Amino acid sequence: MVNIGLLGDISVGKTSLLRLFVRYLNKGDIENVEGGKKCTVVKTDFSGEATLPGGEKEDKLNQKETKTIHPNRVVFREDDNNRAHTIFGPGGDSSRAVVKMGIITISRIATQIIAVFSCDREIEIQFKFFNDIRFFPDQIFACINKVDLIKGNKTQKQKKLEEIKKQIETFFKEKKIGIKDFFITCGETVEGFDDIESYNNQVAEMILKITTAN
Ligand SMILES: Nc1nc2c(ncn2[C@@H]2O[C@H](COP(=O)(O)OP(=O)(O)OP(=O)(O)O)[C@@H](O)[C@H]2O)c(=O)[nH]1
Ligand SMILES: [Mg+2]
Repeated sequence: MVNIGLLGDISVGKTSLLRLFVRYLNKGDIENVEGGKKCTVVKTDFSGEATLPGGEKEDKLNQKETKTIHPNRVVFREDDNNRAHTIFGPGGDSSRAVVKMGIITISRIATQIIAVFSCDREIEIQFKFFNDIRFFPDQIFACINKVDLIKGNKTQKQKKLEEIKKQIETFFKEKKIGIKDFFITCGETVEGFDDIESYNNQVAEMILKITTAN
């Protein structure tokens, strides 16, 4: 049984990634991704989402409507061997004591950590979130989300992604933490973005790779 902690700054898309994964399980798409297999949702808990009052929308661009206060949780089972795994997605607003408590708890009980970053703002700013977390394994995974929001042509996007990877690697290296693998994802079904399906699939592939290999 693997406990995954999805950790990252506010609004990077942790809850969206979890919801997308649940959709893949419920619709059976999970069997069609790379390394896919039949899995079943055992339990989901998104009750820790709080609706933001209209005026307080933190992410006007994305029309963000909720923020995570208490950690989200998804439990699923691999059908062939009956192994169950849990993914926890605490909120990112560590300035709130109750949210921070969730982050600390999850960072302690998770056996695998995915550090989530968003391409819609500077990566440097998103590092601050990780400076407060003391309990981290030596090796973690990194997820670069909202890939649809990187500007430019294919070559420019590729270059930007390589830069982001290097920044992330350097930041964690100073903390003596290695990055086992990078995943480039899109947590939404964005229209007019060519490679959307493969980046949506990456979300499911990421979770399967981490759980079924451990
Ligand atoms: N364009 C785009 N938007 C995304 C993507 N993933 C998430 N979003 C949007 O980003 C906003 C924030 O998403 P959440 O999933 O709530 O982010 P979060 O990290 O759970 O936020 P907190 O729990 O409050 O820290 C929402 O408006 C999502 O629709 C993506 O891949 N691309
Ligand atoms: Mg959330």
